[in-house]
Amino acid sequence: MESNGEIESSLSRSNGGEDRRVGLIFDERMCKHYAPAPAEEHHPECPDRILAIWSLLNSSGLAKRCIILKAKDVEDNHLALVHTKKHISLIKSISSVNSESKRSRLAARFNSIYFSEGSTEAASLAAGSVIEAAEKVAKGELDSAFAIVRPPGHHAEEGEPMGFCLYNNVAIATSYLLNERRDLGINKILIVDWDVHHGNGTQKMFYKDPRVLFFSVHRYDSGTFYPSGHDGSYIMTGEDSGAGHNINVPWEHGRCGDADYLAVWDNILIPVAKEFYPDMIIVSAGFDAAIGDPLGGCCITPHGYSIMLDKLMEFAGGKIVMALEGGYNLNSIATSARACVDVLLHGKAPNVVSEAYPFASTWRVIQEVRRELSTYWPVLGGELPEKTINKTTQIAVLSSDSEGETEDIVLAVPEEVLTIDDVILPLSNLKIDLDSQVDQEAKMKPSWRSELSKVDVWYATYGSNMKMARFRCYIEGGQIEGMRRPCVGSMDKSKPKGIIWKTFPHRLFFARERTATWGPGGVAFLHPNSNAQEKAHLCLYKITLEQFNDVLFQENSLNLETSHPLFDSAALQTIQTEKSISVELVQGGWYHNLVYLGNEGGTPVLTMTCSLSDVDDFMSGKFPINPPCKEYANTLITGLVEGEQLSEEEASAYIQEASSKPL
Ligand code: X5A
Ligand code: ZN
Repeated sequence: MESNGEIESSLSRSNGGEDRRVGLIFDERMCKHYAPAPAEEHHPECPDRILAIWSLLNSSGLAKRCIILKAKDVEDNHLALVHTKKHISLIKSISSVNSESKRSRLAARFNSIYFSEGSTEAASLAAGSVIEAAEKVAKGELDSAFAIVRPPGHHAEEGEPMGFCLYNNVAIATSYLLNERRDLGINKILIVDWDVHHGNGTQKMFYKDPRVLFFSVHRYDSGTFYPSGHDGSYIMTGEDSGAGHNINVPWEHGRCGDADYLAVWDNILIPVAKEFYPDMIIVSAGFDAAIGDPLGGCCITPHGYSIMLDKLMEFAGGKIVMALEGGYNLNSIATSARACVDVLLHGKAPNVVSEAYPFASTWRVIQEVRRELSTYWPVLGGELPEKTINKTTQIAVLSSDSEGETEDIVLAVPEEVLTIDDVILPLSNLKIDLDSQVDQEAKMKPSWRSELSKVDVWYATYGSNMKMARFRCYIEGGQIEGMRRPCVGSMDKSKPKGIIWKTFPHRLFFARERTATWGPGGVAFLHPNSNAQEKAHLCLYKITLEQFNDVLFQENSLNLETSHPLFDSAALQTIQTEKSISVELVQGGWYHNLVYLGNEGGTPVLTMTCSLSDVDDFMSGKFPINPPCKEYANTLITGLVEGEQLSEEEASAYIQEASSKPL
């Protein structure tokens, strides 16, 4: 029954119908722009960024479904559409500055800029390639395109490079279509800048231009976040005939994630886009608001990006051009870009609903933006319903409710009193190996990881992890329905080596009063002792002991960046003779008992449940036995049905019996 082929097909989304024509541009020559070598610290805007994206698009099989375009150099007259003569000759002169110290001295005149000999060429290819992509989409030769370019562009101003940006790639392509290619019929362009930083350069270039609706959502932090100042404020709405055509959504702090961005999409961007009715959308697609980014402090998941993009697909007949801007965690940018290309190809995002809510500050910002812009966009005029803005997230500290079957003391703390480090750092344990490529990151890991990556176990699940999409979040990162927030995934994101189902002579039961995720109702436990009268259905995932530890960490909201595993090879030896072992987890955790269920093809089978003494407490009534809430029960039933173990009726009967039969 174990079959990798089967896993493969159920893991990849089914593609009903043809792919759309999606262009991809990448060229290694854009790696010739890099920061001077022995810098004290590795520069985040590094060549590996585009390599990481390109290599994941290839290894995941998406690139071959796209149309690969050749990178192009930009023409001077196209640069001149948005940049001064002086700026153009500055960037063009870099390649002939023949010493590193001279280049450094030159770069030091600007804000957050470095130069290398290849900067001129890389900048030219980045700008030229975004033009090429935009032109092909405008002509209808492609449905959409993604230009994997660097250096980025959106901070570059008319007369100076800035913030790692040399030419403003997106602005150049926009101006090219609107001014040089009137014949292509693109008369109105919506620029969506979802890079975590404000697109100051782009804003200025089109500030008075009604043909361009510039929309930027970014960290603002009262004007202290890069590129600090007040250009990114929501009061900057455009001037003259461009009035109302500049929309800034300035976050008060980091930590914003899928729910916050989607609230902005639903309550600002999408309604305005319907009115503006663009002929094309160009996305300044930085991925530095992604979870795990070292600079951004926000936490958009790949799934979040796919929904944001999917919501844009209904406009302009899907004519979308994406251009890479920032994004500095190689793994985060690669998986985010993959999610986007997947949407461009399919024309729809995976259909999952997140239960997370926006911050109270997010609703505040949304209301300020709406008020500021409602004179220009009447659709923004109404008050948002109370019931919408009352749904907010407070930040849970020291909680471990990612699964809801674990400990869930949620200490709600007002968002204002927390710093980024309180919340993001524990979450963003994808952390940032900036000096290596995605697939050779092993060298930075603690040695226990490489050791345990060589040992396989079957992780046997009987709760919501039976649902594969749910379990996958623990490996790949992400969030699906019924999860309160995204998971970071394992450091080793490779798929399970096998999935099988087995029944075990153990009692499944439901206990506890309520959990943070599921609300009132019990969650599933497996009686640690076997009993020949009982039969529980378990889904077994063959994963490495390293991944198993990462699942344990996430189940218990612990940081993956620890120097010790929770369950090592020695513990694996012990458990096979002693049958169960208790691991030191967060205080009060319920799934602190690891139980050995035998072996399958020579590989040990392990599950997580409560201890025997917990069972005693459940039986004595000290802690309540409770049936699961409907939603949780449904998740288990879907898991069993999708796993083709039971029919829907059988699965309901199974859960029903486990909920009602006395322990
Ligand atoms: C393109 C981009 C960030 C600049 C940060 C400078 N630039 N501290 O993300
Ligand atoms: Zn950025």
